[in-house]
Amino acid sequence: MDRLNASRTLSDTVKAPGYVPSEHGTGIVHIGLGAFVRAHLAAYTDAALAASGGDWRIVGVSLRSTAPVEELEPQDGLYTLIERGAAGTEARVIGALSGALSGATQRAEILAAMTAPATRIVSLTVTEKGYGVDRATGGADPSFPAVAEDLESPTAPGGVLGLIVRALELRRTGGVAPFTVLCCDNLPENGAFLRAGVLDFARRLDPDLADWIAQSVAFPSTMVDRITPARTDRTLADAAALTGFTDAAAIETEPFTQWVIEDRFPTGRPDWDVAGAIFVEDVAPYEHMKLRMLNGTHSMLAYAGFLSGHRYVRDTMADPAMRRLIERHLAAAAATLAPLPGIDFTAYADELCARFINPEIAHETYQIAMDGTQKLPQRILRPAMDAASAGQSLRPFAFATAAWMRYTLGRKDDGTDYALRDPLEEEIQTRLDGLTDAAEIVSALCGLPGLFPEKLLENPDWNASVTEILAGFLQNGAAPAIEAEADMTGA
Ligand code: CS2
Repeated sequence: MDRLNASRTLSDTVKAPGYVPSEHGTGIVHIGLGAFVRAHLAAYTDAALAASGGDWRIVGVSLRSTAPVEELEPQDGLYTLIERGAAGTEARVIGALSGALSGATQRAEILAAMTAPATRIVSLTVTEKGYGVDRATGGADPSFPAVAEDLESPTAPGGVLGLIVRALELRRTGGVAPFTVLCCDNLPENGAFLRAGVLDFARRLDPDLADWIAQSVAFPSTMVDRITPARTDRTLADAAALTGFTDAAAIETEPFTQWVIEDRFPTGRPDWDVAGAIFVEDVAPYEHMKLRMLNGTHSMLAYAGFLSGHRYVRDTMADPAMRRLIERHLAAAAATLAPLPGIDFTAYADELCARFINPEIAHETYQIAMDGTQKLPQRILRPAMDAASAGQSLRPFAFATAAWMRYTLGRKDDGTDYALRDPLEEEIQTRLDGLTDAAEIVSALCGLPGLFPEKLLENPDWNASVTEILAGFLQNGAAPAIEAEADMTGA
C-alpha cells in the first residue's frame, strides 16, 4: 500500500482538508509533536484554515524523539485523525502541519523557523516535566539537563527555555516583532508559569533582554482538553482502511474537544473560534475546573484502577466500587471551585463520566499514571488544601494520594513489577528502599523535595487518612481497599 502524501487522492471514506495545504504559509512553530497536538491544536488550526484561510500552518518540532519526524515528513505532514465515539467512527485528514523538525539533528533549522518573521506563535505541548521550570521557585531549574546545557551554550540551544529566549533575542536584534508563546500543557496558569521560567532564564544571561521580553511578549494561558490515548496497531490499521494509504502518523481520539484561551495575540492568530475555541479574559477558573475534575479524577482512577487490575479507564467505570469513588472525587473536586458563570459543575461531572465510559476509547490507566510527581500538586494537593481551608472532607484527596503512594512501590499485589515512569523515579526508589510500613512510606514520600505543601503536611487529619488508607492497600490488597473505601461513601 502506498504512503499517504500530498499527491494522493483520498478515498470518500475520509474527510480531506477543506483547503489546499500547500497554498498556505507557516505561522506557528509547535514544540512537542506527540499525539495530543495532532488531536487538538492542529485540528483546530485545520478547521480555521478551511474556514478563513491565512498563513497559519504549523511546523512541528520534536525535541527528543525522531519518530514523529520520520512519521510525518514522508507524508508531507498529512495524517489521519480518527474520532471514536458512541455514534461511530469519523476520520479526517489534517493538512495543518507544514513540516516536522527534530531537536536531535536540526537545532539550527528549529531556531531559523522560530526567528522567521512569518512565525507569529510558538506553541508547546512538552508535558508537565518538559519545561525545566522549578515548580517551587517558578524560575529556570539549573539541575534540569537542557537548562544547564543551554545556559552554557545559549546560542545553540536545545531545550524549551533556551530556544524561546534565543529566538526572541534574535528577533529583537533583527527588528522582528516577537511571537506569542502559547503553553498548552495541563498546568495551572500555564502562560504565567512559562513566562516566569523564560524570564528567569533570560535574566541569567542578559537582564536587559529579560526586561524586553517582560514588556513585549504575550504568554496567554489556555485550557486544553481532549482525551487522546496512545496509538495502537488498530489506529494504523483503521487509518489505512479509511484512507486507502499507509499512514504512519495517524492518531485516534474522542469526539469531545474543548479549548479556552486568553485572547492576547499581538501579532494575530488563526480563527480558532470557528472550530469552537472559546476566548476569555481569564482562563484560570476553567483550568482549575478541568485540572481538578477531569485530571484529578483521572489520576485517582489511574492509580487505584491500575493496582486493582483495570487496564483501561472505561474498565474502572464498569467496576461499581471504582465508579462510586470516581463520582465522589468529581464532587469533592467541584466543591473546591469558585462558581463559574454559565457552568454547572454537576453537568460537567456527568459529561466527564460519559467520556470516561466511551467503549471505543482504549485509554490505559498506566499511561495516565506516568509522571505522578509532576501531576499530583495541581490535580490533588492544591485542591486538598482548598478543601481543608473550607472545612470540607480531605478524604477523597487522601485516597488518591495513598493510591499513588501504593503505586510508587512498583509492584502489584500479585507480585508483578512495573516501571514507575516518573522523573523522580530514582529518588523515590532510594527513599522507599526496604520500607514496608505505611507510616514510614508516607513519611519517606512526604519528604520528597517541593512536592507536598507544608500546610498539608501539618494537617494531622491529612496524615492520618493517607496513612490509614495506604495501610489498607498494603494489608488487604488494592481491590479490597477500594471496596472498603467505596463502602464509606454511603452511596
Ligand atoms: C491525562 C490527560 O495522561 C493524563 O494525565 O489525565 O492526558 C487527559 O487525558 C487530558 O488532559 C484530557 O484533556
